[in-house]
Amino acid sequence: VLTHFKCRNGMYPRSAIERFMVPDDKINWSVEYKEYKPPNHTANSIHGKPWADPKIGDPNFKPKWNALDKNVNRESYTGQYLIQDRYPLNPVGRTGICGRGVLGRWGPNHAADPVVTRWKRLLSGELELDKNHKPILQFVAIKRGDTGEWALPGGMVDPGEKVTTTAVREFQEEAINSLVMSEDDKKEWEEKFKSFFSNGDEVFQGYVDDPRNTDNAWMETSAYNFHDDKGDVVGALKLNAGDDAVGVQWVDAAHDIKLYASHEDIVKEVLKRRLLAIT
Ligand code: RP5
Ligand code: MG
Ligand code: MG
Repeated sequence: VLTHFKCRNGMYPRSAIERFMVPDDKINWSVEYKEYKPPNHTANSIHGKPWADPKIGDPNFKPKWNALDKNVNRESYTGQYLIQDRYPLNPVGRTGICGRGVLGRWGPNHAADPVVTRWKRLLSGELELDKNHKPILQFVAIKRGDTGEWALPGGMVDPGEKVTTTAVREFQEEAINSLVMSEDDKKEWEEKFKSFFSNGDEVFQGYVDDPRNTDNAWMETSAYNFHDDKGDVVGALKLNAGDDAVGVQWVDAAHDIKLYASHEDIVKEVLKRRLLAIT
């Protein structure tokens, strides 16, 4: 079953607002919780931003919930979400805070996450093996500027953008720092890695337990694995943190790894699939 921990209890990110306490057995909307009075919070910083929705009740805002609304995807991977007094409801349940927080969209906020992987190698080029004689998978992780946690270099899908395009664009922005590259260098980079990034395996689509989620706005993502089996394609990559990332590195995909939001589940799924593919 779908549940959430990181967007429940404690302080809301970038605010002095504490979430209303939601015990495990009171998450589900169908369970009565009479005392439930979550604070209402929408960060001032998002008002008027081109990537943010207007306020609910704004006469010019006529959202089509559970649908592709012009080029904004308001469909949820979890199925139909409910609308209560004009506000979409988090499909997992209560988060202890209502409003949009720092998220731009009411309802689902769609992101994409690239999982770029290779096998760990010795200087000789041979595969390095762990104590169970299994090869060690590595993936590109970035350090988030907002929380300082290690994460996949993902980001929000722009209106009308293909989700696979988002995954590659965000990788370029956060792990290669393409935002400071000249147009020529960027073109060259794109040519070189075009075929590598043209066939990603979709490994996850769904709700993300993101600390920014609220009762009325939440993150969903599609994650794609781009794997370099021989290590000679992305092995040549020069990693360079950019945009909202403050660090970038190859990290061993271990079972006890700790990452931002639901990213550890995504990485574990990739690890499982990659190990299965070699045996
Ligand atoms: C997570 O937030 C997603 O999985 C994605 O990695 C990320 C998108 O938000 P920003 O990185 O743009 O803040 O929920
Ligand atoms: Mg980004
Ligand atoms: Mg990002």
